[in-house]
Amino acid sequence: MNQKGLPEKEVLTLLSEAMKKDTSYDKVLSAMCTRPHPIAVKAHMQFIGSNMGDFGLFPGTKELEQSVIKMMGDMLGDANACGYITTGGTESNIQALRAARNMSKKRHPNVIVPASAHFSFDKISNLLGIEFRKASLDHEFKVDMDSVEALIDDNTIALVGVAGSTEFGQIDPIDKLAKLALANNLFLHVDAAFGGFVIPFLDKKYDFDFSIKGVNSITADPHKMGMSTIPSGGLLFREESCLLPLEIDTPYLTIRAQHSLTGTRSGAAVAAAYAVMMHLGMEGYRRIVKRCIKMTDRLVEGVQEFRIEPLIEPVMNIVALDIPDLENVRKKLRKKGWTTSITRAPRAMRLIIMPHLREEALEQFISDLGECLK
Ligand code: 0PR
Repeated sequence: MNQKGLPEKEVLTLLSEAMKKDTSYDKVLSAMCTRPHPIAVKAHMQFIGSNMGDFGLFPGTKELEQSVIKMMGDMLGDANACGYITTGGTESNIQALRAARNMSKKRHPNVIVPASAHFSFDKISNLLGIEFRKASLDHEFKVDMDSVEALIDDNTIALVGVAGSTEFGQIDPIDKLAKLALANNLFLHVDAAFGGFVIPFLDKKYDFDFSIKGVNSITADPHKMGMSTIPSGGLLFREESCLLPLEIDTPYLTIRAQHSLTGTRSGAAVAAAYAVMMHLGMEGYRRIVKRCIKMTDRLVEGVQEFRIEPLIEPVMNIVALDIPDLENVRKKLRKKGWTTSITRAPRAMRLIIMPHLREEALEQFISDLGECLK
């Protein structure tokens, strides 16, 4: 650090220089985050100093958090759900399975996740000392129920289903997982980090949330399709009793106990999530999802002209395209400014059609892809 501070103007110039090196979202097709809604940015700035780690000092922000959880619970099938605003999908998944582990009495617990589960579950395995067993997928990349059933043993404590998988945007058969969980007295966690703010707004209805008996917890992230600022994830439990195994005494704070993984935690993220949900309402999110799906359909139709097919018919605004000479094509697209991603198995080009993508940009992408395939 310099002994003497720099004038504000100089610091701001340094920041602008750094920002020039960052990628603008305009041509990003690989991200599950997007430009936050302007009202979320305003709310975030307004509450920038608020700390939910010591919410006795910030009872107003705490009320906003309770409202956010209520709105999310309502959207996800149970307005009485409880929980809190986390830093994102990773923290929510950690905390859900930590609660499940703490409630179980097993000495060598295992959890069954679909092979499609996000890499945050590998972190959890390492952190919590839980064995994670990966169930195979069917031909549509949904978890195979026979595989899940075969992996359950006396030490299994929980099942995980994904609603909006990271790579394919696929939805596991949560109703079947719930039946299996209930029959075997297992905790069921649904990772809807991405799908939580998409599936409720699709024309086709899917069973994936608290409306299914047997679902104990859900991850759904405001900082993905919720259009809010980073870092904001949502962790919801059906029963308040699930929060108890996460409780820690905090004798020297203004509050007696904490349930979050982090100590100090952003009240700005809470205010931002509240503002954008209040402002958009269900109708606003439906409009945003509808537009993303329309663009996804247009993308598929566009690439079919080059005889490129998606691996599955897209369920939401995520597409995996079967592209010959994939790495070479991605490199060429990169030179034209496009950021794309991949799926692990089978290898395909993974594209996420987020709200930041404009219609003209999509047409440009389709045409650039056509060029790069030549
Ligand atoms: N669960 C699912 C289903 C996810 O897709 C993700 C993230 C997580 C959990 C973890 O969420 P956090 O990253 O909030 O902890 N999926 C994306 C991924 O890893 C996140 C992402 C976002 C990636 C923006 C790139 C990016 O630019 O691919």
